[in-house]
Amino acid sequence: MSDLVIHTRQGDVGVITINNPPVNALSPGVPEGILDGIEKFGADDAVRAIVVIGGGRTFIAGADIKEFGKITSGQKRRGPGLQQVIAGLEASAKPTVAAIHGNALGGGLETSMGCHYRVALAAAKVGQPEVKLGITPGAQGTQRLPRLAGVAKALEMCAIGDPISAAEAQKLGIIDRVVEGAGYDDLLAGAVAFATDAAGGEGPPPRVSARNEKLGTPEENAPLFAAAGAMVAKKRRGYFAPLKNIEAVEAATVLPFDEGVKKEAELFRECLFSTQSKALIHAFFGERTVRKIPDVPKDTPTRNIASAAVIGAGTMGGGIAMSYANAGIPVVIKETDREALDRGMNVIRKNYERSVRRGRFTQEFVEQRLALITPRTSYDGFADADIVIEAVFEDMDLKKNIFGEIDAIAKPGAVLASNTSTLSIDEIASVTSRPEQVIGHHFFSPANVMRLLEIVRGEKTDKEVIAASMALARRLGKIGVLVGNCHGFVGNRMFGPYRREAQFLAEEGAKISTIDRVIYEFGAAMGPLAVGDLAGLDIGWRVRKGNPGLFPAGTRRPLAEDALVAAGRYGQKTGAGWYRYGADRSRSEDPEVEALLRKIAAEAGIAQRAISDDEIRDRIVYSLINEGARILEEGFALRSVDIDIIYLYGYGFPPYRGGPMFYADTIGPAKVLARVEEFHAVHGHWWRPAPLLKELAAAGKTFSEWDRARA
Ligand code: ZOZ
Ligand code: NAD
Repeated sequence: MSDLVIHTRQGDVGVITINNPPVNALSPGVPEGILDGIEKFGADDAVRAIVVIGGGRTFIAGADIKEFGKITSGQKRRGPGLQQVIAGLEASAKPTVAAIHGNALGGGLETSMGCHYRVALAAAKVGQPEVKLGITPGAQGTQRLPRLAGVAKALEMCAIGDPISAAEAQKLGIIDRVVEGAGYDDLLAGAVAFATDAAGGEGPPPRVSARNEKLGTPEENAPLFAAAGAMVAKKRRGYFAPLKNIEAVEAATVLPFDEGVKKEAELFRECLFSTQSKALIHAFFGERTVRKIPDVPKDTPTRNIASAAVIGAGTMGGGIAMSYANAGIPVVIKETDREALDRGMNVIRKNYERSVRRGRFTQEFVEQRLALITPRTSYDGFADADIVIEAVFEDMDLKKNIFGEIDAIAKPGAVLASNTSTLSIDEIASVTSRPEQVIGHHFFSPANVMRLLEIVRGEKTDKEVIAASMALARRLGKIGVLVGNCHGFVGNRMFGPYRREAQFLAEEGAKISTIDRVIYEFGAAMGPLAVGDLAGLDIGWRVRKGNPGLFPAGTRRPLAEDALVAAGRYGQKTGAGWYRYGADRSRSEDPEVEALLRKIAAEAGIAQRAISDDEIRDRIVYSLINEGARILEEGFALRSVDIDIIYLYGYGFPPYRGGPMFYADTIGPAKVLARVEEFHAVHGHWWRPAPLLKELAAAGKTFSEWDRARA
């Protein structure tokens, strides 16, 4: 018997325990172990029922996602699959009961639906999250879930993929009983008692596959499928798998069970071999890979952060304070005067009120969070804080002053963080007596919502401070990505070329709305010019003004935004930028801007021409890739996947494309290079190919392979 699955007895109930930490994924050996258990207990006359339970902290979190790559690369899988396990559980003459704690996800929920009954702890969650990996459930989930939960809920769970609570699952009929207690022993005892009762029942145990009463009629289901299609079009624009999940659930309603299973298998394979699925799986593992920092091992000692202090209650400071409060960490927030402080606190309150209206938080939760935020116009309370985060204007002299003040007040060992989006952490740290405690915590706007936290390592930053920052990111519900200290760090450094190319294209005659449409169709929520209007064109203008070195003499610099700012067109906040905005923020193209662009082009000798959608897409997206490659070879990002995660979680890069570097892999670095060289021949300086891109193209390697070679 393998150690992955253990068979024991509790009186006359056989217990099959999956023991594959950390999440009991269905790795090779697990299906075999479960099948052995079914066979063994089936043949044992002293056993009257069977319980399947997960050892450790969870039931089964699904198929082993690492195995999918083996299927798509044509490697043969050995041994029985999950389908056989599920068939075995359902065919058992003795009642089978799944005992669920932690998560029953994907293949885990499917395994449980092969059982005759399911019991769970109140804190457990169940779901079919496969769609988030770009696939459909592959072990009958789309056929069994509608039979238990009804078509509408099955559609939502399969096409969107969010898990639901045990209480909701019980209401829907997925779970038969929520057992008393909160621990593993309570669950096992509850499941054994349930199984004992079930063994005393009349007749053969009930099979999910034979239940058709919740499948509805074509007339009843038609509006449900239409609604699901509309929901997916709105919430998952551009994604392939949600549509396939709807198709699979639809099959459950029109085909006999076995035929539906076959249809699901076809759709599963179609999805699994898609580029979208590879991209989403890359993102899943990437989100976890970024936690791994080669020279800061997992066991690096860290200080617990139990209290925080924020300087500046503007756009970012307010959102940062909310992030801390939401994680239950008390936070002091300081402004220059009472008026600015009141303004900042009002914004925080309004944001919370909106969350209550939208049902995201309860009133009680919000009141508890607000009680954790202490407004101040002095440094009172800062001496006790385990971390101080500075979020004042983007001005080096101001930040240096502030860090001098913090240095005098903060307790020894406190983390001193700056939310600067471009400035040198080393220069900021240089004014303190403890540069090893100084680090960048680059939140993204709105800071209480956006998941990304770029953690900027200075030359002298202590490893303990990095470890504390990474752990803190998780507590705040963020994805922390460690980056090096260069202008704009990783995200904004790449965003520069991205926005530059969008401007150049406009100056060369591409229509503004066409540029934005092409990037929207690529999968971004908004095009680059509309984003500029939203953020404020004055921000980029100020950065260019403050950093003349960004555009060395003799290089082409973007002229359009400077001209727009000079005309008072700062974007949405002034009612006009690249577009003109109505009172309701609706945007329309403005002939004045087109005239301005024609004038700029004429004066600068730029020939305006018709530009294809392909050129627009490649110039904007490949500028990210080329800069990303430079960042990698200069060592400011640890791996290409770190860049991808930054773009997916901080910049709205379409997840189903896996991030800019993974997108380059799917096109092929050699093809990307050829295009970059083409642009270089025409546009010069800004398109000099990054040496790493050339190296990969010459070697026929991808960025992912480069990551692996260095792991
Ligand atoms: O890990 C969280 C999670 O959400 N996991 C993924 C759940 C999921 O998507 N399940 C569906 C899988 S696909 C599927 O099941 C297809 C299907 O229908 C069957 C198809 C049959 C066809 C057969 C062909 C072979 C979870 C919520 C569970 C736990 O979160 P935590 O924050 O506590 O822990 P993490 O996320 O840090 O994870 C700890 C370590 O475990 C690794 N891992 C998690 N789920 C995995 C997995 N590895 C392989 N497969 C999984 N399903 C995770 O990468 C992490 O590893 P380290 O090395 O970074 O520590
Ligand atoms: P903001 O203008 O909205 O807020 C800055 C606040 O700092 C103001 O309310 C100001 O009164 C306050 N302040 C100035 N000096 C102070 C002092 N001595 N003590 C206390 N408060 C003081 O600016 P913001 O958008 O919140 O940006 C803050 C920082 O975050 C900047 O470094 C910026 O680059 C960075 N950042 C901004 C964004 C964004 O999208 N806005 C995103 C990431 C990072």
